[in-house]
Amino acid sequence: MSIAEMKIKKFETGTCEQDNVFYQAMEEVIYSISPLLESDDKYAKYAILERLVVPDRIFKFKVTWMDDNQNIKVNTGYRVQFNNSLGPYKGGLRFHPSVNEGILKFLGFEQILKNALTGLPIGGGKGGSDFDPKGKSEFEVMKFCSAFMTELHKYIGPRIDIPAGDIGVGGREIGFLFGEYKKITSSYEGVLTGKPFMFGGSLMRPEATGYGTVYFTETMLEMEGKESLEGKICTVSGAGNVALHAIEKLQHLGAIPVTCSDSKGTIYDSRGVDLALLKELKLEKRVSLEEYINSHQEATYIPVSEYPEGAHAVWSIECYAAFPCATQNELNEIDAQNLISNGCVSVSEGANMPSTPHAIDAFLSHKICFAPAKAANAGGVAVSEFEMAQNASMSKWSFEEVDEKLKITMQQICKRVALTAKDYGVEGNYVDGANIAGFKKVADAMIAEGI
Ligand code: NDP
Ligand code: 2IT
Repeated sequence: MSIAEMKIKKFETGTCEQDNVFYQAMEEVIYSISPLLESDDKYAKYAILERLVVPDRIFKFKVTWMDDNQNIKVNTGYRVQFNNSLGPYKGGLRFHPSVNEGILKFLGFEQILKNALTGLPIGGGKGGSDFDPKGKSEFEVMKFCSAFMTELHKYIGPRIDIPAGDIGVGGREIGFLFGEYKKITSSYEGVLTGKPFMFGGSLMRPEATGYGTVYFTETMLEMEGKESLEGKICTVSGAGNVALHAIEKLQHLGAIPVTCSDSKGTIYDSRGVDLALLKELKLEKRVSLEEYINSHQEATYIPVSEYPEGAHAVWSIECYAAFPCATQNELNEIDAQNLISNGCVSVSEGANMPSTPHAIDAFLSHKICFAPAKAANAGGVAVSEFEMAQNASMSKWSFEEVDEKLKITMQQICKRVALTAKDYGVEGNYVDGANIAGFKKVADAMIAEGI
């Protein structure tokens, strides 16, 4: 099948505007894997691409709950079970007002290949709701989670589909979801990952995605003959789970992360961000980043309204390595040009698909070391699988043990991706390497399992 035919085919999987991000994710993969498809006709013979881009099933359900003022609220919940060729469906839940089916299909599609790259037995899925946790009391979040699980429990199970966290869903929400699942099913089982440690969570799961992205970057820089992160200025976007732990690991390695951001603005602290304060503001108080400057007058707060035209404040700051860790399409072509002209050497995606296609083209054509999300942020789901393994064997692994396994996993992914790129004549292109390596693993399993 030609690329043009594939592009036409994609429209058969959905036609609404919401699907733009899904097409974006698909198109990149289709483009990357074309040499593989051309070199081996078995993928066309078994219609792998046509089968891979359509989710196995999508559940969409109503979530009715009551707020603290006894107003009845209605949200929409989803679970996209995309592909289980390599193992049970696995992927996070996102609670954010922007959530729709198109976003969850893009995330679920990326998750299939990401999970394949880990080398672990997990398929791909994603879910969530347009519920906005911001400004809600803890009790309201709890009631929403209970109502959401009342529907979701029908579709999941420790050997069927194992959700976890994503934007707006952390340990607190997973705890409420787990409690409700347990109540409905009377079953104490590892049906969710990212659980608090006291009832079945894995040590290191909160840190895993951010730490993993930094481990990947260290390996990539070494393989590409670049200087390590030690002593280097780094920029990070986001101020959530992934960003905070990327900042933490960068500091452990002697790098100097100088930025973070949320949906309202950016903090630039040239002496290095104060991580303890950030954790207090974002994990405990759950307030805007603007409050950072109450404790650090020497830092700069740039509200979104004052960002350079068409650009993001974080990416206009000079750095050696950049880590987009907030959300999709947060780094555009102008941002990429700013990073490149300021001498940035490496960009690693902690978030899912944070760079636009034009930004990626700019990075690749300027030979920037570019670590794509499905490889660079796979540490989170890898440690989720470690949590499943611990739950299944009723055991607990130490922090050091999980950290070591995570580091090895990220190094292996990095090497596999680089080697695949070389094998297919695109040495140094980690985007093509990740897409080909991930696709091949899933496709070969699909062929072996029949139609
Ligand atoms: P959190 O909810 O903990 O943090 C998200 C951060 O991104 C917040 O700072 C938030 O700002 C900001 N943000 C979210 N949406 C937007 C938006 N539309 N515009 C601007 N800023 C935004 O989520 P995570 O840290 O868990 O997730 C961040 C990214 O990493 C996502 O792309 C997620 O899919 C990806 N990821 C997460 C993994 C995990 O294990 N948690 C694993 C792999 C990838 P504010 O607080 O103001 O909303
Ligand atoms: O995008 C992701 O990989 C996640 N949100 C984590 C998924 C998981 O199952 O741990």
